[in-house]
Amino acid sequence: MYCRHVTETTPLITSPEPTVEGFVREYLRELNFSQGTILERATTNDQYLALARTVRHYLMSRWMQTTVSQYRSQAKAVAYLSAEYLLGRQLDNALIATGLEEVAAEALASLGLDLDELREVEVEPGLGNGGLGRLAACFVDSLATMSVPAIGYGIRYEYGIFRQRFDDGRQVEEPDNWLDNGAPWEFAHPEHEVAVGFGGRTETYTDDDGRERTRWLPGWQVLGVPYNYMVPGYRNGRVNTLRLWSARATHAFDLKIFNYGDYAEAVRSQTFAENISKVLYPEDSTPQGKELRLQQQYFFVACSIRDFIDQLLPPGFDLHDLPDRVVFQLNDTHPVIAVPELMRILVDERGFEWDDAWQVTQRCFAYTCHTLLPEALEVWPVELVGRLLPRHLEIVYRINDEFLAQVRERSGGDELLVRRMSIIAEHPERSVRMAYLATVGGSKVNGVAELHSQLLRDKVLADFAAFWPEKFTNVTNGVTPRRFVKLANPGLSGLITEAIGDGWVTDLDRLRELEPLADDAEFRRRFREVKAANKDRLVSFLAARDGIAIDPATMLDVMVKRLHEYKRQLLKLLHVVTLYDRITSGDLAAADVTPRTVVFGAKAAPGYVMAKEIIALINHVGAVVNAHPDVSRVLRVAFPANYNVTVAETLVPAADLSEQISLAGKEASGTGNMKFALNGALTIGTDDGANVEIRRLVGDENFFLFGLTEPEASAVAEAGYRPASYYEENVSLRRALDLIARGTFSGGDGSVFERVVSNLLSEDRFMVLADYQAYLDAQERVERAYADPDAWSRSAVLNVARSGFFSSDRSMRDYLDRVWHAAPLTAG
Ligand code: B1H
Repeated sequence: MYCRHVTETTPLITSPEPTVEGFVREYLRELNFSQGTILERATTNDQYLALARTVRHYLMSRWMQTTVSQYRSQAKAVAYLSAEYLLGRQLDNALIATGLEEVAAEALASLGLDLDELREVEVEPGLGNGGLGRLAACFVDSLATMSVPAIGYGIRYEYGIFRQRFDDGRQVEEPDNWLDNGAPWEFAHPEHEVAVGFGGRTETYTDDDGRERTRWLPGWQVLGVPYNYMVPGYRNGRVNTLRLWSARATHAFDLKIFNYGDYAEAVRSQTFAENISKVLYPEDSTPQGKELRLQQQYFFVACSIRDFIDQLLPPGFDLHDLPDRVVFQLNDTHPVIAVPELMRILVDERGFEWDDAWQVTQRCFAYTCHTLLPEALEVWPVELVGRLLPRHLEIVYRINDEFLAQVRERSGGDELLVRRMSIIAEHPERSVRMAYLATVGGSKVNGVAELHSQLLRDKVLADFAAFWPEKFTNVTNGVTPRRFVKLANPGLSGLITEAIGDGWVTDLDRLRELEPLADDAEFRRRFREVKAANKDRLVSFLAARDGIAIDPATMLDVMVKRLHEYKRQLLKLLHVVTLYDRITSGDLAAADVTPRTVVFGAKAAPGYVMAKEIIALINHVGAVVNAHPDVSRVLRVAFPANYNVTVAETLVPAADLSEQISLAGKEASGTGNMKFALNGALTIGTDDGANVEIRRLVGDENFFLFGLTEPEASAVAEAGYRPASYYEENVSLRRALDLIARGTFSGGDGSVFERVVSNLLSEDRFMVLADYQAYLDAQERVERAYADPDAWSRSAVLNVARSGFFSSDRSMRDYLDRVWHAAPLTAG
């Protein structure tokens, strides 16, 4: 991307030859010259690093060419601002994108090496928490594949999402030192470092034209060093850039303190500065108002805007035209401080009139909201913002004043409305409401599924939607079929390609062409064969990775996602406990139970006590279930630790049943739900998030719907929800809860999980007990359906055929049309 000086004659190196011989040559060169070793001595890590660099070489000239053509065209670009990118392994993806998989496998084999073994060496960059971060990774993949001029901006955390391990069933967090064994996919550019200010004060002064102006005199600075990552498009010769920022201490500032004689302080501030990109905050959905987190947010956003203006625009570019050149997409509120930052650059540094700057700014930003939970809406105390970013706080105040004046005028002085819509909240503490700032500061606001967007308009941002109806839109999430079908499920991919050709990989709607094959017995048989092979692959994976033994002949019932009460892992667990109760009490003959393996995967935020209790309870129930001689013949629980993208790639293709059971109105979209449907699992789910659209597309008869709807759940809450009444009235539920309360799963000590049980009985914020019976009934429907394997696989094939809508390519098209008003680059 740094190509200001590129001319028509700039020579670009060509790729190595994509043949086995060419690959071998390149590989040995890497091993010898970069890794500094010889084949006979190379460790597996050496072998992996040399392989990664070899594959990288095949992408390099495409990367440079994409960069040059983007710069030359000066077409409108998308700058995706996201604090998280949950990328998953890079080698697999690069091989898929270049189509080099077979060449690489053969080349390595000729050297006595095994590609599959080397793939396993890579530690995935886990620079995100869950759905939001993975979505960003899918989006940059789609943008590259669709040849959209785009750049992703984010943070190069030294430690990504923690590694999870269990100790006596309880979650223990360990640092994710993903960079330790070498980072072959990144390119550091310290020569393009950017200075970012913090703290200090503002002052007014009169400029040469006699105008009253303001400037910010930061108290301290940090340097941002860009690290570039390739984002290869799928076999289209394009490679976009993901630019992640790493914090470094500035030398000049340290020296100043040093000269004052305070050496210790100078060193301290150095480590202090570098802390900014040290670690990803592990909260999913509930942001913590920590000072360092606001520093992270401002740090990456300030670097990114500066980078775009200074490096990607031609010299002398008139920033009044910025909206024609870029749209900054705000991935949730985490980067929203970018709004006052751009205002500051335009007004303070470039001498824009306020109104002109505001017009430009509003047109340059758009905001995606990912939540409905009130506790997830980010707010920053005014005191903190004022201390860290005094000029930005002044700008936010002025934005708010002018906005509220508009509200007053249009509402005829409705002061209640004015207070409700103020960007500054007064209670419980004076703070900046980032979602409101994003809504006011951008041209569009979107939710991530139809229901979510509707609830945003009707509830969370209702006043704003009434004020600016045209600002609000929906873009339903999607997932990349490259990683989540082609790469994760080669068996299914082969079957699909054999049937309809390979166009589906970049045009997922074409999966529709599979629909008639749902009625073809031979196709269904082969589909079942693929599923069975995927299960076998999972069996070996879990045995090797976790020492977990699962039976591939059972129904694979999977619930993988972050642990959060609203997602209701407890509802799934109550189903397991009820089955245990029925079998052990003799109510149900083991022979009448559909054999199942229930797989959980979930990390809890380290400070989220209840979520961690739930993890412990799942593991304890699992241990008892799996140890019981009768129960374990038909029911087993597996909870592999450290669920991540790599685990998902093996687990999702093997699943029969996908659990999407959040309380209606709480899950903004979900994206796991899409991955399972695309891989031919049937969903048991509530009418929530994108489940609504999945069910509409795959058909009611191919989806197990249950539970309260959002309006029903709201009505129950309104009327006063009393969970204990369900306990009192439902025998099966009472027995299940009593088993836990009596200590059946905790060595007879009922106090161990007392908190979980009493919370369900007294509060149960997410109405687990209210939906219990409906869930059990739905699971009985699942069992009946599963008893007919042929009918089940017909439904599964239809799930695949009808889920093409959930490609992130489609999401990108929707953003391009509804939000960005940008287009793919056509000519190189
Ligand atoms: C989603 C988050 C999130 N929504 C705060 N909100 C975070 C909020 O670090 N933090 O503080 C991190 C993440 N993540 C998820 O986004 C939704 O819950 C899913 O329903 C949705 O599918 C996903 C992608 O839109």
